[in-house]
Amino acid sequence: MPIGQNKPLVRALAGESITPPPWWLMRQAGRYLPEYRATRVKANDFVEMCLTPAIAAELTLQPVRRYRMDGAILFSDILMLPYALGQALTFREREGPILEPIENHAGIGRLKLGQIMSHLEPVFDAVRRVAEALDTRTTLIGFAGSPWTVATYMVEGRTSREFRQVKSWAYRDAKGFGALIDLLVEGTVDFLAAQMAAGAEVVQLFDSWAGILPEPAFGRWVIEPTRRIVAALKRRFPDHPIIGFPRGAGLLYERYITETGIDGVGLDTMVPAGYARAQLQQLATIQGNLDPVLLIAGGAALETAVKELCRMLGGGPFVFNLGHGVLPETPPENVETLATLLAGSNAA
Ligand code: 1CP
Repeated sequence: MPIGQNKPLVRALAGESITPPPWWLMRQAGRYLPEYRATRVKANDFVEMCLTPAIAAELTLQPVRRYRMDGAILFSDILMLPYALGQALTFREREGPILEPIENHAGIGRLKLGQIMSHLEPVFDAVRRVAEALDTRTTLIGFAGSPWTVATYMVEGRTSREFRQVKSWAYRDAKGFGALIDLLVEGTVDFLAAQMAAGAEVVQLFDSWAGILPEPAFGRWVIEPTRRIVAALKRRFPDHPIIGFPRGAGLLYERYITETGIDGVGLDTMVPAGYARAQLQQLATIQGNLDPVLLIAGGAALETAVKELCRMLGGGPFVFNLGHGVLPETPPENVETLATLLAGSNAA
């Protein structure tokens, strides 16, 4: 499907400076919205929600209806790929995802790349439904986890603090662990290409745990797989912008941008706007990076921070977003305030 070249988010990702900046929020659909909680009780569990096209499409559209963001991010999860590969997955309330850990070569051998497209068909169906429902100015954003971040969940079996299993496997046996990453690169390319074919105009690679790897492992397990995914997607869909979000990359953001070939880079909360403007904005469109807790705090703190971020970054290619996802405690009216502030904002 062709993409909407005139949509503000697409134009910003092509390198234009746009006032007011286009915006969307990571985890913009979710537990902070009453309409999400009302829909949530209709499904037995989270995986079923992601694999029921009418529900996934509805959840994608809920925040866009309320706030008119410039981007509608598909309601799904980065762990749908391991699920489609055949790894057992459940989501527990307050604990998050639980997977049957993959510990070695035999574990990789049980994953079935050949079945992912049929298992993920409901996700592509949801993309088609959203594409049909969206107006002409809102951009449909597809996504996947990066191979490294997805591998952390596949190997640890859950969210982790120290990442001992996955890091020690990567350090001890780069060849064996590399087989898992290679498989994830291939699966992620197919997964994202199919989302694009179904109507996703932009895709984002979430690398939430990029920041736990030092060099040279960061180059090998974060940059290199991302570069391969970007190259493969660009061959098939040269006009579709790709955003990378290597959370916590710190001093390695610059290398990440120049070596992966992404069009836009999502910055986490800790990256100073002045540094982003001076060192990164000439390399890629900047997306970010308001502290999600400011959306809980609201009031003058929120207003000052939003204006300052727009002043610092609004003079170049910029997409307003958070530095991480919307938190469940966020009062919905503070997101409304944010929408109003952005609509009235002027670049420096
Ligand atoms: O109702 C619930 O309790 C489920 C909460 C929830 C939601 C709303 C989960 C469980 N996933 C999602 C949706 C989701 N996940 C989206 C939807 C689109 C959007 O509005 O942004 C996206 C983009 C994701 C991506 C995702 N899932 C990431 C990357 C981004 C990030 O937040 O760092 C990660 C790490 C996951 C794994 C995941 N899914 C859910 C949980 C609780 C977790 C674990 C998070 C962790 O380890 O801290």
